[in-house]
Amino acid sequence: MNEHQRSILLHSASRFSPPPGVKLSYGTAGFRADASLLESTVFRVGILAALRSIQTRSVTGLMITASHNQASDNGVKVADPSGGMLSQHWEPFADALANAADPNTLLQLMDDFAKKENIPLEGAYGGEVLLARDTRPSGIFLVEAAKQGITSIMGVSATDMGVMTTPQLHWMVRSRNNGMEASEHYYYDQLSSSFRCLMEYIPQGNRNNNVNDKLIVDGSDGVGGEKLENLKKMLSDLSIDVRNRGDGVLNEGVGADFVQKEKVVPRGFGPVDVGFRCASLDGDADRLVYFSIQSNSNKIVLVDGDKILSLFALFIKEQLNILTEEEDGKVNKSYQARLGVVQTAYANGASTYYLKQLGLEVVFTPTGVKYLHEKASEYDIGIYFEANGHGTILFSESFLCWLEGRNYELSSTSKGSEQPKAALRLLAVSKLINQAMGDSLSGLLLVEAILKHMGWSMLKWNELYHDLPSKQLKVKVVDRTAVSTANAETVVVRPVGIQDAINAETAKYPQGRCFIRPSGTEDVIRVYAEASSQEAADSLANSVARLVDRFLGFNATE
Ligand code: G16
Repeated sequence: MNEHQRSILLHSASRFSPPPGVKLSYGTAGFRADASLLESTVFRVGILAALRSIQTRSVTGLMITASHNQASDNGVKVADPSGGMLSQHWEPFADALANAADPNTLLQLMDDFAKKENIPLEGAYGGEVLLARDTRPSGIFLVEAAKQGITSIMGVSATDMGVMTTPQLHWMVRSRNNGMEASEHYYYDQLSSSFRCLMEYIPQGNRNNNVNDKLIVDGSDGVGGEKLENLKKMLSDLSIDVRNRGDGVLNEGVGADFVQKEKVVPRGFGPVDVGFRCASLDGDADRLVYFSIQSNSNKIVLVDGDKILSLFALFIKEQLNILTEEEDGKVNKSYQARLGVVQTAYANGASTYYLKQLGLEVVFTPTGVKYLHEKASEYDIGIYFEANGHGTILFSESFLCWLEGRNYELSSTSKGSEQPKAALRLLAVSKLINQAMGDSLSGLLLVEAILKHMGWSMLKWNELYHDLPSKQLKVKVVDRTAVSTANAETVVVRPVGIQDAINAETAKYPQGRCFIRPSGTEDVIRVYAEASSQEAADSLANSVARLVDRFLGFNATE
């Protein structure tokens, strides 16, 4: 790094000192904390995103959001050139940068890392970082800190995309690096045109099946509501009523996280909505769950990420079967597509059983899209979903090439048959569903298209399998980093003794399953329990929460 660059950096870094006594960590999905603590962190993540852009000679992204967290929190995360999450081997550098107390230490860390990673700091490549924020008011000053960080690296520019959903920003980074247009208009255009294509190939018998055609969407008072309103204008086949578009408090009594965890009716919905298909997005629109309201009650019937995954898996499998079946009933072996499903420990046991019964390969990773996405990318078609509604479908380049070829071959030899339609449906899905990360808007359109294709009501969809009753709780502890886990977070290895106690408690319940893990986005330990009845699941979760308190709480006795 030359002297000029050093002095620019020292000057700007001296204006962004980390708050004393606060240790931040990159976590499940970037840095998250009370917004007042984050200015220096966002500045430093700006530097990191710029360095990643120089190293990869590609556009990177920086998103200011705390997604499902309360409105006073905020956060920052980086989109890699693929549009996916920041490469995990950069996370320790992110932690070190965020916590470096003075500008000289910061420069030293950068120098060392740049040498190790072969990053030319002399402005050989003019990098670019796209940045965006969700609707949190604190995002306005945090974006400014990010710009300062990005442009403190000579030759790197910051392009402010304004208020976006997290998946939109990731999609734009991916598009730019694939030589495509990265505008919001193009995003809506791609989603709406691939949705229309899927609707065009709905089987004849289901075309006019208007099973409950209206969809009501809870926008969590975040960025997703407005964006869905824009998208809606380009869709003629779907009637969508968008509620909670930003007038109320973000994520408070609304949104995918609230609906999935509390299983009660969100704000803005009521008895008049009984019988309708409803969906909830989260604060930055990267999660999606469906629900229906039970009559005379505050309770909902939840259709979570596991069931969205099951619906997608069923549809993809059906199209693959059509595509590879020859006229004589044999299987076309020209390409054996590997279809895989990725879940986490939060996946309801009944969903995993159902997916395995379908003959699918199911694998588990720890919580965090970064882990699921990486695993899913190992398949020709990898479908991943967290129960909380975060997920997507990834298609390999080689599979898409084969599909294009098969489509060409079939459209000349089997006109009118189901086979070319199956190829076109799969191609449309690969364009509709966000290849960079889980996206509630594209996920919602795919759910709607598949329900129409199947001729199913939401009730019918929900009947695919019956969830085992489950309960999730949060426990505040002195230091959540005292807990470490193994086997995709199903076993606690530290503190010693707590896993034996959890096992002993779980054994008391028929079909009992329970695990604990430190959250990577909130300062809590999460407890998940499953059992044969709701009372049993509640009781198991409560007893394990007490155990957590005994081992790690503010008055710990173990
Ligand atoms: C983020 C991650 C998800 C994760 C969720 C909760 O979601 O992207 O993969 O499931 O946090 O994580 P934890 O249990 O570690 O707090 P979001 O929607 O908040 O970005």
